[in-house]
Amino acid sequence: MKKKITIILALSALFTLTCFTVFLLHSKDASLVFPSLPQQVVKGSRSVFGKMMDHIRVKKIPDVSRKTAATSAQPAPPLDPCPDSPLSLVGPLLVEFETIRSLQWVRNQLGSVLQQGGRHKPPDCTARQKVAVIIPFRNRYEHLTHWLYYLHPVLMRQQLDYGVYVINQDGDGAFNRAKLMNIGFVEALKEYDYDCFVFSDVDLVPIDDRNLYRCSDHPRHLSVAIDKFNYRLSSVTAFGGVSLLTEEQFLKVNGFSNTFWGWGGEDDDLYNRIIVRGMSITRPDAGIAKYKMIKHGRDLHNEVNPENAVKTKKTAENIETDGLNSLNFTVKEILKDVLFTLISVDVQAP
Ligand code: UD2
Ligand code: MN
Repeated sequence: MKKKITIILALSALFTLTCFTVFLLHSKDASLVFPSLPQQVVKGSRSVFGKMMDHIRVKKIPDVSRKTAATSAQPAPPLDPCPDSPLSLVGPLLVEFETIRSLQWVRNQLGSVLQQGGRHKPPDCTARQKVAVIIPFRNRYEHLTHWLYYLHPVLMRQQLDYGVYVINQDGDGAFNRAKLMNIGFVEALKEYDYDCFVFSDVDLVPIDDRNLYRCSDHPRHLSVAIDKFNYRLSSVTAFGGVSLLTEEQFLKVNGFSNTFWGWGGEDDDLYNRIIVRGMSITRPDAGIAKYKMIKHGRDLHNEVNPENAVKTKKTAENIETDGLNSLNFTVKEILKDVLFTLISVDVQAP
């Protein structure tokens, strides 16, 4: 009798063991069975269990996720540099400001391809330059909306690694475009290793995307032919509107002067600084560097300041002590929109 019971027990134990082994071999989720199995065994062991688990894993995890897991461990290989002449450019553009556009509508149009703060870089090549676009701003939301709607696609097609910085003057003291530009330069550099700075009015939209927002060996003036001036350069020394300097060039001239309150003169003073520091300016061909300026009157608290014209005669005296090295301001707020970074600042207006 005892012998029979022992045989029955032995047989049932053998049966249970066999069932368990079969379950192991066909189990879909190996981790349930071997929760503490180290990852490398699953991936690469040549042991019988290892091979078995690998097989199970392959079934469970589709190839794509295996690839992702593999690439996330190693840095992606560097992309080739973007072509010198981007292939996606289209040339002349249709630009009009009659259509009423809201910021939300522009967000809906472009938001999905941008990164927070109005940033973008080409997905398939390494951009030739890292470009910060600085816009001096106060109370021109309608202009900003048009600008963002038209410029983002242009900058993307130009394959730049770029960010848009709207520097908003807080309060209603005298406007100071130049100081806002200096602040934009300093603040953008805190965020990213930009090497080229575009200083652009909010109301200027290019009408040809071959006009590249890229720095060159000398400071560059892009807004050559504006509709407001019948597409003619207003003067050979003009440097207002849209101008570009590398970090090195901007440091060399000590940035803009901080002391041009109200309208006028700060662009001429920057031109003088460039000449005083032994550089010259370059411009694209007038047939390409064409712009439309959104129509506007003179803003409140940005009246013509006659003192500014006088000051442009003294650039050489002031360049050493008035500029980036004497800049003081207070950041009131930094707001990250998908279309831009808005930095509100107290410029300490007199
Ligand atoms: C000219 C220059 C500009 C600048 C200015 C004198 C060109 C094409 N443009 O522009 O670069 O030298 O004269 O300061 O040469 N802004 C605001 N809110 C304000 C006031 C100004 O956002 O309340 C900003 C805005 O980005 C605007 C820019 O400052 O585009 C220049 O002011 P403007 O448009 O009134 O001056 P404008 O067109 O005479
Ligand atoms: Mn203007």
